[in-house]
Amino acid sequence: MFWNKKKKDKGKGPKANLGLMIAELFGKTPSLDTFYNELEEMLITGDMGGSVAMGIVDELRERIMKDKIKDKETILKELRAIISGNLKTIRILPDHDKLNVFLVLGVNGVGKTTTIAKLAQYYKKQEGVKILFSAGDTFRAAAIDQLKIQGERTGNRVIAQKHGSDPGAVIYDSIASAKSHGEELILADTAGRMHNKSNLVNELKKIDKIVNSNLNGGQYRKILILDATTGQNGLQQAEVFNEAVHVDCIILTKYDATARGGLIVAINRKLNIPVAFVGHGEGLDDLSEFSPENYLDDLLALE
Ligand SMILES: Nc1nc2c(ncn2[C@@H]2O[C@H](COP(=O)(O)OP(=O)(O)OP(=O)(O)O)[C@@H](O)[C@H]2O)c(=O)[nH]1
Ligand SMILES: [Mg+2]
Repeated sequence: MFWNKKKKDKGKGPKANLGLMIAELFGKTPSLDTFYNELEEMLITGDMGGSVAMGIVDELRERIMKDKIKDKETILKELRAIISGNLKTIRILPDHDKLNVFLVLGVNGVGKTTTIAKLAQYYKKQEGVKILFSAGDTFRAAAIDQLKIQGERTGNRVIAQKHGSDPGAVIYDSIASAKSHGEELILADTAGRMHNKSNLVNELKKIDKIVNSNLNGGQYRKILILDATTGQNGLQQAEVFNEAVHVDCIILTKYDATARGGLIVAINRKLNIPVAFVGHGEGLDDLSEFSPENYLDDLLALE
């Protein structure tokens, strides 16, 4: 696996070994045309989506024709090169001795609150920063309590108001409170659902404006959480959030619970948003930096 799999994870994780499947397919198909068609199907089934799969196969076809490639090893090498051209990652780090805000976005149930706890753990271990949680999901009654539980579990202060209050006011309070208590990083939860889409977009824009005008100098990052098991829906979600507030990076959760690995490729190719981390379990340490090289090794392995 491209994260450090622990023993207890054995048997979980993306199992669709595309490399092996492609190698087998190549040996089986009567003509290159059949190979291309079946390869396209395979990539779609692996969650890359129709247009991305078609784009990749078209590029591959061109390379195979141009260089007169005939063996499966070279085909896989070319495929790797095509996919890797679009794979992007990013390290998001808070600035020391400044206040940083990482706004965590995403639709309901994708793993926002869990990921906030994991990020807190990660930054404490890596950077030793002081962290504050901001309970910006005021829309769903239980969301505030869930963040409070994670705050207790990870030893971080939580700023919250009551259910139904203005999320803009929560982030404003959180920034003021962090400034006076000396926390360096706010991990802010947000609502994944509102009465309708334009409500959600307007709320996010408001929060965005408040953060921009109240932060002096620290990093402000908008992190979109996507659930790897939702496949192509993830792409649509990314489009909506990106249009609303411009997303800086993506964290893909529940990678342990899917057999398909293609969503990352689709996101990178279509939206050009880097993937910062991958979540692979419910534990606090089940979060790893995304490594394109390891990911490709895993996706296209021949064993
Ligand atoms: N297997 C697995 N489960 C995860 C992962 N991340 C989150 N979960 C689970 O997914 C469910 C939803 O996670 P939450 O963190 O509550 O998601 P949320 O986005 O905050 O949800 P709402 O507050 O309802 O919008 C929980 O049961 C989590 O334990 C992961 O990487 N792997
Ligand atoms: Mg939540």
